[in-house]
Amino acid sequence: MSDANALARLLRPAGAGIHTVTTGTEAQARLQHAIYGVEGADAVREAWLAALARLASAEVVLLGVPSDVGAGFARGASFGPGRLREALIARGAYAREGVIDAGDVWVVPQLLDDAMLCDAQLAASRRDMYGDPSDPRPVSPLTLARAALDHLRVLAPRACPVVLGGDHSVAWPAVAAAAEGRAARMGILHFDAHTDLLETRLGVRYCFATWAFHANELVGRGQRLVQVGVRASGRPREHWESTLDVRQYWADEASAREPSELAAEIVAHLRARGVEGLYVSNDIDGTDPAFAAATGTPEPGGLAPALVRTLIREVGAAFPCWGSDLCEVAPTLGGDIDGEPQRTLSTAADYLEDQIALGLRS
Ligand SMILES: [Mn+2]
Repeated sequence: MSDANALARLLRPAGAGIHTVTTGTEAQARLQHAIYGVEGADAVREAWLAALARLASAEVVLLGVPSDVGAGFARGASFGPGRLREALIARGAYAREGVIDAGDVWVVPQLLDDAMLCDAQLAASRRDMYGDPSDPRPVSPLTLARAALDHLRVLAPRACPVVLGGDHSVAWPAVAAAAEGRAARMGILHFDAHTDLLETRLGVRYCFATWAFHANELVGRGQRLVQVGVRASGRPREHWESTLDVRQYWADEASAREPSELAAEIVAHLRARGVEGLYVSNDIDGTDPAFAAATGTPEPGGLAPALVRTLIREVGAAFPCWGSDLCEVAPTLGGDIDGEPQRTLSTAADYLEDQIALGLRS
């Protein structure tokens, strides 16, 4: 049974996904005032629940997952959702009809996936997070996100979820929820400097470096996963394409193409493979650091934002959007570079406006 109360039990108001006691409380209150227009935890909670009660009419649902434990190197993506929301509010995206912010997944920063926890830790986390060691709710961000997104499929059946990361591990629950019941008909457009195609990394099954492997298995391979912007990989394109049956456009190849012509090629490619709906996963490090350096693993030689935006819009226009994410914006990084992290946030907000527009159209 799916209702807004069950969803509310899995989430927190926007901005509250990071647990604060003293440090950070003021910034959190400022963000929540900007989103909900009220002050104080009770009033914020009431405004958030009122938003959840309107989900049936949603066309786009935002979900924050302020996690960075799934990341590979430099941290800071946990601050992505908050800063991205500030940027979206400044652009009026929250005032748009059909856009609802469902709030945050509660991220305990030492946890990632419930499958990694022993029973004793699960009970201890449930005791302290929910007041009852036998509470059935998940405790880790990826598991909570999946449960919340499954509820959203029922509560907001017309809506396209847009997940605000967080490190790229958050793409796994998002893509898995979007694929439920229709995996073989789903295509994935994935912007990234990296392939994220490891089956496991250091023994971890679901993290920033593995989610695309599992997503590709989920959709049944068949080149339904199209990766654009790859340039930092231990193996060449031919290796990934021949062993995992993905389609890749490395950054130099993609950047040499006329954007709309490349978009049309990707649309035809996905259509020929039976794709009826699209998931867009947008790692900000697919973009060149000249436009987005505030991220954990920046790599030179990346995509121009104009190319990324053309592909989001024009590939996105050809299919219903079943979900998308924007990951790896780490506003605490890149501050030694003139204009950062504001430039990264501006680039990311441009992308989010395009990703939101995909949902509003479909
Ligand atoms: Mn990446």
